[in-house]
Amino acid sequence: MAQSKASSTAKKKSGASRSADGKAGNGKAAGAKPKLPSKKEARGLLQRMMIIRRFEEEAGRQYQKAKAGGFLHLAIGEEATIVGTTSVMRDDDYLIGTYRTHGHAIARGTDPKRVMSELFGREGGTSGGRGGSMHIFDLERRFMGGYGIVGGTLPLAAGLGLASDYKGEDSVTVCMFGDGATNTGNFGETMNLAALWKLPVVFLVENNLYGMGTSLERHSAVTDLSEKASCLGVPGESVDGMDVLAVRECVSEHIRKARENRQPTMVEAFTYRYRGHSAADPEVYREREEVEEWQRKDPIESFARRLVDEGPLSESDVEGMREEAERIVLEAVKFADASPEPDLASLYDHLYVVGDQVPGWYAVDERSPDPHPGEEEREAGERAQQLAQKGAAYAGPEAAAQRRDEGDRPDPESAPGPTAPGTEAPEEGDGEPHEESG
Ligand SMILES: Cc1ncc(C[n+]2csc(CCOP(=O)(O)OP(=O)(O)O)c2C)c(N)n1
Ligand SMILES: [Mg+2]
Repeated sequence: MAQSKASSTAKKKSGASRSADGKAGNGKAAGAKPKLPSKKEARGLLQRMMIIRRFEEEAGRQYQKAKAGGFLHLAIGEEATIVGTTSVMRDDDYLIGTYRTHGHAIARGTDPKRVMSELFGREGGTSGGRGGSMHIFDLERRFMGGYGIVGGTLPLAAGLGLASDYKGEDSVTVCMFGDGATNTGNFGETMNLAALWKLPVVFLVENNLYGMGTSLERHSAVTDLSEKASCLGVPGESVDGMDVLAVRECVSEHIRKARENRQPTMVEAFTYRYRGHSAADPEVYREREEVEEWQRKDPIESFARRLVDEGPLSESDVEGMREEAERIVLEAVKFADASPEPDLASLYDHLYVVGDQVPGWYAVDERSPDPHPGEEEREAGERAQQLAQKGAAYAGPEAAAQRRDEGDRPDPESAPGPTAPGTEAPEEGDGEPHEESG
């Protein structure tokens, strides 16, 4: 679909580039080609990108087979930005991302088996199967998630930075988010505090040119995102996010500034997602030619080509690495398939902090001394099971179809779901994956 007249005018005015020519979104030219690292390092970068790519292709396939529930947002095409960034982080640095973070977790060292199990909603998943695709989390590797709220992670990143400061540690937090998130109130508030308090945070905007179906020129008055926080004290720089080495070089310098100078900064990585926003995106907002143009700059293919052309790897090395990625991903699927579903009786686990689970004032339940929904049901055992089954039956497609036929409203006594004044009954689903509105 062609852009509206208003947006193409905005584009001309801003000078924003949407081409895949290696220039940043603000039209700044990319610097000289970065030097190749050691063969071992280069191999590691390529292998990690290949695993992430195959993982996500497979996740898409499994989602179509309804093995993975909820929503699925793939970052296929954005691997160089992810791997380039994580490759220069220390183990004790923190990473926080959005709902498009399967690759981020894998790049941080989380086992693909655990990420796939999370997509499948199984016990072996990073969040015990309770989070799904949008809520991958791995505290051990300091991968702090995995969130559905656009821009919601920015203040959390500032909090992580503040915690490091408070504890006298020199860990850095890297906060990766989309171009769309730069329009949220959280963005301005966080940048101001980060600069004011000199927090050790690198804000990395994955500028893939769209927030869902809305192009950058249509959603942001300032299209040079590297500059968008500079008036708040957070200076920035753009980088070619399709070049893993360029990202690596750029981000390592920004991490250094955060660690040594306590200077928060912004990196705008100019990248592209080859798939739709989520699994059910008809992609009417962009031309096929635009996608193909970016595909010619594929971060994995272009890096592999360079490694073969300049010597460190042979064609057969690259082929062997592809086979290795295939093996790892198929094993992840097998593992996830064999991992058990969470026990129904555990439905209310991990919801409440009770008693002495967490020392400190916030562990005190200030509502009332009585048990509360959830706590009570959990104690009830058998009763919890019945309630959960009732909920599942209520939400199922057959029951929804029946209600639709009967024109019924839910009975607030028997059905879970919002019953507070002013809340609507849950919407009737068709059981098919669909585009989210939120
Ligand atoms: C606060 C909030 N507003 C709106 C949404 C709906 N929403 C989900 S993804 C998305 C687009 C975000 O785009 P961007 O930040 O560029 O990230 P990308 O999906 O391109 O990685 C929107 C508006 C949401 N999840 N949270
Ligand atoms: Mg985007």
